[in-house]
Amino acid sequence: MKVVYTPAHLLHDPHSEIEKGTVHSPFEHIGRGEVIREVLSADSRFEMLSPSEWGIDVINAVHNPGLHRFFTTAWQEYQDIIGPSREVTPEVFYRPSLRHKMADGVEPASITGRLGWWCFETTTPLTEGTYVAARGAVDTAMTAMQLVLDGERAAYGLCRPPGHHATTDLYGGYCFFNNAAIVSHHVASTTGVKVAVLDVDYHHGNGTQEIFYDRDDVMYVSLHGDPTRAYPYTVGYADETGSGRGLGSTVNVPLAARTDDDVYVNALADAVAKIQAFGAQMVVVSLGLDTFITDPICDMSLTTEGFRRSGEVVAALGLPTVVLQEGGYDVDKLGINVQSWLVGLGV
Ligand code: Q9C
Ligand code: ZN
Repeated sequence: MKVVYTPAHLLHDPHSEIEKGTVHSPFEHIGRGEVIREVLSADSRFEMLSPSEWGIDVINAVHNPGLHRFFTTAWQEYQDIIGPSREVTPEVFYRPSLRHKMADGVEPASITGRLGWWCFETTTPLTEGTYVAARGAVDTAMTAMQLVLDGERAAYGLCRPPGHHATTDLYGGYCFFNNAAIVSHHVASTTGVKVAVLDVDYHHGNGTQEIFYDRDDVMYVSLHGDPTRAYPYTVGYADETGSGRGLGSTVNVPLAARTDDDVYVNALADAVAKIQAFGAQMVVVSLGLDTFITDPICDMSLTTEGFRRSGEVVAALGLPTVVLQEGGYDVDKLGINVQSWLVGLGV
């Protein structure tokens, strides 16, 4: 299987994450991308490729162009105006109900205000190289997509930073640009192929869901920790099924703590049947390995073998498949878990 990787991800190198009232070392760090690269490069069934450049139009086709514009200057503006810092995290978030009964808010002029305008939480620091790394993740995803459009049965994009929490207007959840949504929109809008995003990351992909919520050309199907207990808490409930023309093309499967391989694989088979019923002609997998039994920030109980079985369930769809990296924080096992999932899909 062809694997797309770029060392540009090393430029997104946060040293902290603000969570649960403390500052600690980040769960989403450069070691994640490197361990996956090491395991796949050592396995002759995988062939490593560099991404080509896709430009910014593919990003602005999905996101508010203001989000991209913000990333091009935010880190430097903060350094110039607030003072030197290794990384930047918002402190005041814009919430529309602040202006309840008033006209809608507008993007503030100050960098402090703009950080909280474009970001929704505190665990996603901007660093000096974040923008270039996030562009690299988009290029990685688009190149994997092109390989599949050119006839590969499947390809894997080692995207870092991940993407599925980024909405039309907002970044957060370790995500800056929504790699899977950018690819899916590009395929659907330029080829007319019906796409299904299958999101198997532990966390609900609120960004991808939001981007496609009212559309019937891209389906969104997610298995994830029930948001009654799991991040992102306010999105991902089973009764969210789409709106307008998109009604019925969003499917949410919230799962219990300690969900194991057998329960998960059964739920995945049901989800895959819905993708078939939708008439999808291509699958984009948001591949998170944070459902793993020893993941440090999640609570499911999948094993390396469960990931292989998951890949097999997706392979049974018999559709061209673009697999894009999302989460997974047990770094010691992340490489072999990705490898196992991809071997299940077929290398
Ligand atoms: N204690 C992805 O997996 N912080 N993002 C959660 C849990 C944010 C996860 C804290 C989690 C974002 C791509
Ligand atoms: Zn996740």
